[in-house]
Parts: sequence; C-alpha cells; structure tokens
Amino acid sequence: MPPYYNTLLKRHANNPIITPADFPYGPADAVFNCGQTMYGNQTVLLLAVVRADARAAVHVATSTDGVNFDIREEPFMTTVDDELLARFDRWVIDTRVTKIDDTYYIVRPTGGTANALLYRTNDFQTCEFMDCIALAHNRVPCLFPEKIDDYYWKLDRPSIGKPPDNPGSIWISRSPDLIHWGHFRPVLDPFGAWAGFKIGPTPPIRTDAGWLEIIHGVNKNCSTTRYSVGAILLDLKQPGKIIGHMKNYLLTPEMDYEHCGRVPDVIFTCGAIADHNQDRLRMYYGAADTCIGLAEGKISEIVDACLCA
Ligand code: BMA
Repeated sequence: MPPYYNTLLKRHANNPIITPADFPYGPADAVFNCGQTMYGNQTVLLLAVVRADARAAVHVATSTDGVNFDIREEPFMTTVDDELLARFDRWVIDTRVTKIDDTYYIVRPTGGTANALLYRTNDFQTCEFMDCIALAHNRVPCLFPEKIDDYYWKLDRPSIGKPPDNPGSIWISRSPDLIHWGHFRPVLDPFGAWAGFKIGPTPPIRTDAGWLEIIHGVNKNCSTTRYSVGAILLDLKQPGKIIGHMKNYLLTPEMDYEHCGRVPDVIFTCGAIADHNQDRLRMYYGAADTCIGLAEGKISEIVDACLCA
C-alpha cells in the first residue's frame, strides 16, 4: 500500500483534512488550492471553493490546531470589482499570501488569460483590490516577504511558449511600490523527470541559508500529467540566483485522494507555513483539484536536500 516513496514531506494521518463534503454552505464540487499563512495564533487558509454551478470563490478557513478548520460562509474574495478587468475574471482560485510588515498581500490569477491581481488585507475580514500587476500569461506572481536593496521582489510564472515549447518557467522581477514592476530575469526552466514540462512558484520563505522556494513541477507522459512539489534555495541578497536545487520531489501523488478527483494525479500548493522554532514546514495542498491535504516536514532537512543536490 502507498506511500511508496520516502519523501521529506509526510502526509497527516487525517488526510484529506478538508473535502467538498466539509463545506457546510451548500454543494461544493471542490475545496482546493489554498493560500496559507499564520494570523496571530491561527492558521488561515484561503480555500478555493468551486460550487455546483461551476462558479469559484475564496472562503476563509481558520484553525487553532492546524488540522480542524472552521470555514466562513461569506466569501472573502469573489470576482474583481473593476469594470475593465471584470470580463477576464471568471475563476477565483489559487491565492498566494505574503505578509510584508503588518499587511497581508494576496495575489491571484484571473481565469483563462491569467492576469495577476494584487489585494491586501489586515484582518482577513475584507480585502482591498490594489491593481493588476501582471499581464497574461503570467500565472500568479509570488511576493517575497521583505524588501531587498530597497525593492519589492516577486517570482513570476510566464508561459513562454505553447507546449511542447516550455509552457511555464520561473522568472523574477522587482518594484519600488508593489504596483510597477520591471528588471525581469529568468530564474529556472522546467527540469528533470518530475518537473520537465512546466514549473511554478510559491511565496519564498526566509531561512538562514537562503530563500526556501517551494515549487510545483509537472511531468507529462503520453497519456497524462502529474503535478508534484519540490524545492529550490535562492540567495538572500540576490534572490534571482539559485544556490540550492533539490532534484527530487518533496511530495508526489500516491494516495487515492491525490490520484482521483476532478483532475487526476495532482498535488498543487499555493505556499507553505514555516515554524522556525519547531523546525517545521506545513504545506496545505490541493489534491486532485478536489480536496485539501496536509503534509509536514523539517525545514532543515529540506534546505539540506537543496544544498546537497
Ligand atoms: C494549474 C492550475 C491549478 C491546478 C493545476 C492542476 O495549471 O490551474 O489551479 O490545480 O493546474 O489542474
């Protein structure tokens, strides 16, 4: 019986910890890919909820133990309130959360063309739309949690070509004000067996050794695709420079709830939560685009795996 692979992230015994059946406010087709962060002593997940009528919205879920969550009924984020952008915005999912000073910044793609929208909140009760910070096709830029050299930085995920010509690489850019971005540079192309088709970023996590960057990687074979999760390490002062690169994955679909669902063979994460005192990384991931799993590991082991590769 799986799991067969000795990966550095281990699944929680209660997995999947949130399923569509756990959504108390009417039928849900999926409760998946969540932004994630700590707010005081609470774990906050921004759940992407797809309703039976195929509309998606983001709902806040909170927990004090990190395993049992209360889901709020009123959506936290729906389609953007902007006359010109609204017609592109049909699929409200895949939020990435970065705390900078005391403000939580949230980036999410619009559906289809995948422009990136930036919001902010200080309380997870309401969020304020700031601006559209990337043109199509840059699927969900991820903000660094602090300024470097007086600039804000983000990792981008442009689709450079149509398959099979590199449909997704990671780039980096910087900004004086979070709104105007430039100085774009390539960071990493698809690589290896598990991430050879396309890759994508999550918000970087500061460690003493460098920025720990959890990535997703997609493998494509003759009949299907598989989404796994891995890690790289970026230089603290030059964040576009890779200083460690784990060659294997941290987690790959093995369990029934990762193989079977709306999209088979998917482990997809919008981030991870670091507890440096406990040397613990928690990752709440979308499984088969249907439900949420929790996987945990040691930050130090993942950083070492990046540096040793
Ligand atoms: C990506 C995104 C994710 C999704 C994944 C697997 O391109 O659309 O929302 O989880 O594909 O279907």
